[in-house]
Amino acid sequence: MSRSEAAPQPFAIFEEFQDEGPLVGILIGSESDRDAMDPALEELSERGISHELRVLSAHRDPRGVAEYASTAALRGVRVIIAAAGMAAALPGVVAAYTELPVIGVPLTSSKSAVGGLDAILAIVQMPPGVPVACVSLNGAKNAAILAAKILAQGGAYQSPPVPPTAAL
Ligand code: RP5
Repeated sequence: MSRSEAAPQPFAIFEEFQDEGPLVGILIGSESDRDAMDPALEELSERGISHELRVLSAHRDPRGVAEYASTAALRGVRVIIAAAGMAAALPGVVAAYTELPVIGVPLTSSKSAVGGLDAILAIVQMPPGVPVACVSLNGAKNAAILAAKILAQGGAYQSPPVPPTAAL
């Protein structure tokens, strides 16, 4: 066994740096959120925008969220979409740890006592200085389109031509 094989990584965070990241990082607070975010993955795939999806809970794994958010830009991620239901702290916590634009998606969790209003209120009430762009309830597709528009501004992604609109 070579020295490099034997040497353990002192910090897991350095292993993250070795992975080249995609342009869009999608975080969900729970496995139970996965289906709701399928439209975002489909939209990004159709547009040819590289992306990854991780399950990371702001409440159950705050250290993991902090590690992901604080290293995402170094890996090449340019926009983060964070989706959660109930007391949806995930987008806000992610925004606290990164300078990347964060798009929050409030989700209707089957466990929500108020049909997703809890998640909406959690995401739209960020304090000044820590912005999160909140899309519509279960707005996974809109989150992906917004991410594409943000990427297009930096030249990292060429937006397809807008189809001509119907005569006004
Ligand atoms: C939130 O609580 C998650 O984003 C999810 O929408 C909701 C329920 O999570 P599970 O109990 O199904 O894991 O944190």
